[in-house]
Amino acid sequence: MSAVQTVPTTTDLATDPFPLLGTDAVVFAVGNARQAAHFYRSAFRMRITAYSGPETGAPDLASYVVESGKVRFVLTSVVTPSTERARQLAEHVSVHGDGVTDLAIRVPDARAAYEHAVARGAKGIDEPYELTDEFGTVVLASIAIYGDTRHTFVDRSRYQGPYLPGYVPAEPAAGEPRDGSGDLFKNVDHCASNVELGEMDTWIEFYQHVMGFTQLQEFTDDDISTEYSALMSKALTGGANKVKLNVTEPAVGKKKSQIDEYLEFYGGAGVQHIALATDDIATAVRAMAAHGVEFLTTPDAYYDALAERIGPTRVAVEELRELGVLADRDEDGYLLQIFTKPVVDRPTVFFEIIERRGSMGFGKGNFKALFEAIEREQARRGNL
Ligand code: TYF
Ligand code: FE
Repeated sequence: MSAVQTVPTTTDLATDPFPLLGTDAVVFAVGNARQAAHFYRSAFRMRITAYSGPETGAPDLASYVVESGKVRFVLTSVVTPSTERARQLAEHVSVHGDGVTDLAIRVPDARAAYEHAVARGAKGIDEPYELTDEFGTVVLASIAIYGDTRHTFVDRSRYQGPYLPGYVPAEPAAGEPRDGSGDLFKNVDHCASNVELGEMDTWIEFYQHVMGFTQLQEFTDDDISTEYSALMSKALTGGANKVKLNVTEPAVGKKKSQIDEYLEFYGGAGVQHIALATDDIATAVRAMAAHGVEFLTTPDAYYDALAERIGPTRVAVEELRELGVLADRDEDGYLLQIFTKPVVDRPTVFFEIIERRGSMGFGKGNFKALFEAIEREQARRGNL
């Protein structure tokens, strides 16, 4: 592992050349947004908060917004491929299956963010534009990143509505608290992407040079190789730690790595997993499992050695064992984490649930156990 660099912990909007306020939304292009929204509500216990579609004056797309804490997903599907964007999203679903089309980032000034990024070499997709309705105005602009993925910069400082102009608020489901008091998640902790062999450093440099990110840690083959799972991964932080992105590429190994499997089935580079932060991983995992979410499993031997490796944690080792939650400790504290199996038809997109107690890492001490679990699934699918 390379040296860990210190990163600023406060956002100084006056001096930070690329101020970011956090992840605004993870936007998924899916085959059926209504059913995807139902999945995130029933299985992830998220709240459907807004809708846009034919009934609200958007004949081409149906979009549902689901939220948990500050986590916001937008699930979009094509109703009628009558616009350029609808045709692109139809193509996105056709090529990639259900997947992330946009990691939208909230910024104080979307025009400045776009101009700064494009001046430094980013490929612009949508020049800054405004959307207005009775709730106010939002400024948006988009740049291209890996594969068919984009970042949209969103300035919503002059907007009070449920998501974006054109969306209408959704009524809470029966018995669902409107204020989010039952939410399982706090915020998006990080988003991890897979890129083609040899492309990782290009994207690490892109985020550093174009968007002012800082590299956090570097994992090499020695940290993370199992018998098959050769990969290289680097972590970036931007906006004074408000946005964390990991980029992984396959490394040459004995057999097809999990990253190769993703790239083959996704049809190229894209978002692999979204890590959702929680203050209570045991409650989150129990609720999700009770509603049909499948998690990767961990062999018992992992837990036999855990107490010695980790020391005391908020959740007892026996409970971690029962739930299959992994734990790791570093100089700053510990973290608890667990990974779902892919949540789409292809072996591509999955989720991580993470409870941080001081540690700012990504669970390096768990990589072997984690990658072996991923490979068991890969083998079960016949892709190893
Ligand atoms: O985000 C991370 O770095 C961890 C571990 O293909 C990880 O969640 C890294 C690569 C990968 C799956 C998980
Ligand atoms: Fe992760």
